[in-house]
Amino acid sequence: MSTGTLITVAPTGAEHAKSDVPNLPVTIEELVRTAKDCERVGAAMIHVHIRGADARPTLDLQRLKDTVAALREETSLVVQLSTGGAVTDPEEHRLRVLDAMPDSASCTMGTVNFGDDVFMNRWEFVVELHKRMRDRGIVPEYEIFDLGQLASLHRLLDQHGLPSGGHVHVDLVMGVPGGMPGDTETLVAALRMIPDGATFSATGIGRTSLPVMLASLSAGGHLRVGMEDTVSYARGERVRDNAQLVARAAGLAKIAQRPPMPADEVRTLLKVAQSN
Ligand code: KMH
Ligand code: ZN
Repeated sequence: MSTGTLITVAPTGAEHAKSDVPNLPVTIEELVRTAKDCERVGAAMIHVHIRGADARPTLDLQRLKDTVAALREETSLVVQLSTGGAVTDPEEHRLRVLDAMPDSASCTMGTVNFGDDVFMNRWEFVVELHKRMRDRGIVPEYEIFDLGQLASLHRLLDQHGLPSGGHVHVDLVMGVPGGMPGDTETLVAALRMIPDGATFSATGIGRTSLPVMLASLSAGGHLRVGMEDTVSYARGERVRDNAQLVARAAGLAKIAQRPPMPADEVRTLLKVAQSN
């Protein structure tokens, strides 16, 4: 297990409305400013959902390409695009995200109830994402919303082989209403099913953010934080900005004697292609 901690920031997501969360970064300029602030305090990777001119989620290919270019220009962060999008996005739009050629992209390992909605990830779609990422040299982050999705990850790797670079990285997304709970017991149960040699990070949605962060750190895992996952910093206190969440994660990682990893170390760890 690596000694440092990979901190990923997920600054925007597809679920919060700008009108409800005015400090949510939605323009490319806001996203780049957030990315730079977060890198300064310890983030090494950014998980990106983009918004259109109307601040609503979009998977517009040109805007995705512009966003990747801007983040590469202004930061050293590993740029991960979401292929999850919003629950309403059709599969072909989600697959097309890969044509923006990010360093990494998310690949959710199964369908899950998602609050009052359903986040659809059919088996054939997951296989297609896995193969297209490998064809393009994009490193997947396998998103796990429920324990059975780890069994699906084993099935995927057994049937279709390792991803680009040969390293498997998993992100446990815990505490979604409809998915696995965000607590230590569930994180420990998930660890037993993570493939040999894989690394993992974890994030807890809403009020599960802190317990999941502490459990992951103590178990040798990495961290994802950000306003995609929580907009409250403490009971009764709204998040000021994404950097506030990254700074707290970095502080805890240092206390745990596993300080934040710089982006170049993360590229080596995850086997991100240098040409991207
Ligand atoms: N917005 C969710 C429906 C991902 O980025 O890959 C899916 C999600 C996962 O956020
Ligand atoms: Zn996401």
